[in-house]
Amino acid sequence: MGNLLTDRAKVLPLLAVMVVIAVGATLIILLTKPSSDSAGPTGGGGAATAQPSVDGGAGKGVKIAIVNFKYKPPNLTIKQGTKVAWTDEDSSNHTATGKGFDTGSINKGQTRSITFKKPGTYKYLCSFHPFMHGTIVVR
Ligand SMILES: [Cu+2]
Repeated sequence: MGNLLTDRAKVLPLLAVMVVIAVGATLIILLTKPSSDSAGPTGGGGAATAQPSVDGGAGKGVKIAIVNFKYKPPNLTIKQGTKVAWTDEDSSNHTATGKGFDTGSINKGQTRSITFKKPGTYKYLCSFHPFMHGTIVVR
């Protein structure tokens, strides 16, 4: 007698827990299915843009210093995909501005980078001091 009662007392809560788990699992499956359908492959990475892109960070690539109103070195040949970083080590603000790219104002002590993705000859100047010239050849 006593055993039967205690067995029921043990089994019923267990059954209840199992039902809750089963219902919960079903709900989770139903709820997550639509989102897993929509999460298809999306190409990934994306094609490289043709235009050079500006970014402010320093990274892998080559460096050009701006000293005494001159780009050092003024002429540079790089492989396509190389990041060129201009660092203003001068007393004045400068830019490196060419066809299809522009670092914007580089203040004293700052570095601005352009990644050159397309081969070509990129002549540039400083938009504040147009007598400052440089050339990047991208191969
Ligand atoms: Cu300048």
